[in-house]
Amino acid sequence: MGDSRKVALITGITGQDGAYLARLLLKKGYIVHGIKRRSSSFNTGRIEDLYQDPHESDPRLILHYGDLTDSTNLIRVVQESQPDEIYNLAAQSHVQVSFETPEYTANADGIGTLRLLEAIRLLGLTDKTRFYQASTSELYGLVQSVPQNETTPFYPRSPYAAAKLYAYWMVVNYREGYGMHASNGILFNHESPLRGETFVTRKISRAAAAIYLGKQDKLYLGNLDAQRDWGHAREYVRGMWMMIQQDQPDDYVLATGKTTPVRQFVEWAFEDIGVEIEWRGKGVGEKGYDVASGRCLVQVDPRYFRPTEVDLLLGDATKAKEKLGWVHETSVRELAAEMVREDLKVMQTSVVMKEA
Ligand code: NDP
Ligand code: GDR
Repeated sequence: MGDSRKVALITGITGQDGAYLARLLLKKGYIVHGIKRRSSSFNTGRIEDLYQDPHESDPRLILHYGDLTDSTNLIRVVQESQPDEIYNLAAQSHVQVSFETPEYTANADGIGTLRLLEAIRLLGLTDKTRFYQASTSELYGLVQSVPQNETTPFYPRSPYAAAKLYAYWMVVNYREGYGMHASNGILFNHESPLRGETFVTRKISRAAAAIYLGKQDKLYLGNLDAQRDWGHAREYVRGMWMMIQQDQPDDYVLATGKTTPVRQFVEWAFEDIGVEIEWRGKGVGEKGYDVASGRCLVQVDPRYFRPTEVDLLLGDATKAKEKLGWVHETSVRELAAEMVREDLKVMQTSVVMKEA
């Protein structure tokens, strides 16, 4: 008797979304293949608890070394895993870093997506393998209108967004040209305790925890006025899976429909460690003070300004709600509290271990 379990391949399995998605698919009974990059230091921390000894007789999580810049590697991994579903989450995903590494970002995020689509086609898997592409609200870039939905025009404002725009259209092209079940999830910002440490929400939650524990003096930030539609990553990976289960492929926005300035997220994170922040000054000179002690805890540093900024993101996920039944649950205020709480836990544990 053949194995009826579904097989998924996740690129970017070691990232925030990859870790949540792997967990979800394993829970649903999938066999999950993941692509991880060779690194001189440990990079599988987020999926450590899912790890299975490859010597086990029937492993359900199988990791392959690979890279989106390496076509032959991708072809081999797709051939070996014969996936029913591919989730392409791998990317150089940091917008500011993309200004410093524009060529690499185009290669990994743009051409990398094409490489995977071609691997499916060359291996004759267009009828079997469904494809999810991690598209992004960064495509909207310079605000044309809000709230942004599937019909709002794109205006990318960074090498990252331009690379993702190419990937977006290649997915549409392979869907229309070769009849592939390929979908774009246009996901607005989603965060969690597993968020990379240099994205603004995690940078803030870690700083609040570290300042509370006396391990950091001050938090330096860039544009405090940027507004983002922040949701919880765990809920967004559920939406990815739902898109792939539809009879017809399509493109969907996932968002909460609420937008929040960076400065508000800062105020909440500090509120969670019992500090009220008062802002003084404007622009580059702006600082945030602890009302009780008068200490300066937050300072604007222009090094975090971007050559071109995306000022306002606010998504309209009506289509996902009506067609997929997807809804978000966690509010941005709850998200901030969870992130600070988890960072405090992690840091307190490391302090205790150091003392021991
Ligand atoms: P992360 O930065 O946390 O994870 C990115 C993953 O991609 C990591 O596993 C990373 O590996 C891997 N990766 C990076 N470059 C390559 C490469 N050249 N070849 C193979 N793997 C690579 O991102 P998120 O989990 O937050 O996001 C997942 C995807 O969704 C990304 O494509 C991102 O652009 C997109 N997205 C994210 C949103 C968000 O708010 N989180 C919103 C909209 C879209 P390593 O661990 O070794 O670095
Ligand atoms: P973003 O996320 O660029 O929206 O991309 P990020 O958290 O990096 O920035 C959000 C906003 O905060 C402002 N900001 C700062 N950002 C960072 N990283 N560090 C700072 O010190 C800082 N100070 C202010 C930024 O200027 C920006 O306006 C994320 C990524 O996950 C992408 O991969 C994804 O596609 C989009 O979200 C949707």
